[in-house]
Amino acid sequence: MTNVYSAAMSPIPGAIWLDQPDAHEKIAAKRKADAITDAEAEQLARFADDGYFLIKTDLTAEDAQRFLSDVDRLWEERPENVSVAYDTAPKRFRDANAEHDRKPKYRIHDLHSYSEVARRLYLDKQIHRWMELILDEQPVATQSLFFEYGSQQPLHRDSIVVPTPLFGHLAAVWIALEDIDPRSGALLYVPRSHKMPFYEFAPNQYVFDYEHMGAGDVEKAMRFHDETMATLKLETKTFAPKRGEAFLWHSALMHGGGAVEDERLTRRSFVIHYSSRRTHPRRQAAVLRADGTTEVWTTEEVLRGDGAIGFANPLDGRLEYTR
Ligand SMILES: O=C(O)CCC(=O)C(=O)O
Ligand SMILES: [Fe+2]
Repeated sequence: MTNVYSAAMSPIPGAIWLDQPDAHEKIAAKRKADAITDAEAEQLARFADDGYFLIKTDLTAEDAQRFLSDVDRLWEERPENVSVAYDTAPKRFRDANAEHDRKPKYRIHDLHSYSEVARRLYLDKQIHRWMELILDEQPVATQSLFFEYGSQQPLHRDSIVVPTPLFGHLAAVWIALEDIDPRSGALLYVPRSHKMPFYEFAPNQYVFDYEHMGAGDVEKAMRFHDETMATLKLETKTFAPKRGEAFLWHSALMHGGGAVEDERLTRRSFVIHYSSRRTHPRRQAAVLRADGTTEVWTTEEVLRGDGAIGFANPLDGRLEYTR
């Protein structure tokens, strides 16, 4: 039994080049060498200082429509190689039903293996270019998440809950699939919070361990984050974009889903996480069975498109172990 993420220990700070004290000099040097454009230099400086930046994708109304009809078709077909989560670990669509699971908070995992438009976004050239600049090496899309409604996830840092083999070699993008109503539980984020110190779950342990830690650890980490944000006077902001606009964020930036003020409002968005290809040779995913046990699946297969790469769906890979 091997867990690819258990070696995830090379803390901070300075996990990526933009975290280093000389990030601005390095950006200027890249600009001078014509390795990046003025616009790229500006966005990277923003990322180093604030922990995020915004871009526009070329997602059209027709693309968004096709994406959403794929989601409807998925709820009809309920295949077994795509998983969905509502308040629990992900389970196979086969074991889900719309009445119970298709409501605020739910998410679909690795939809890029089912929907062509989702796959195109997963392998989007422009986003891959940004991820390559952020990670300073070849990126790989590691997973995708679709949200139909507000996630209502508490503020968190991805580097500690979406662990990568090398701590902090992670960044993500949140793409609006429709114009987002702030009352739908829009994405919340805390500019500059990526510079906060990390919570130490145990000596030298900065990553949340789903198998051995529990609600008490989550609460303590959340209190630590809240207190640090208050001390540093960091403010929480709302991202309520138009269709096609996207938010790229640092793995340590605090973010989450806002309160849903009207449960009928959708908040359709697609999130993709990326790591550096060199440090991330495979992708694992857990799926909850109806009997309460969990299967862990792995894939090394990557999808390719227009210079971009991303892991295929682990549920089409091999079963590694059951717990
Ligand atoms: O969309 C949201 O509300 C939060 C998504 C998120 O935290 C993530 O995918 O890392
Ligand atoms: Fe997150």
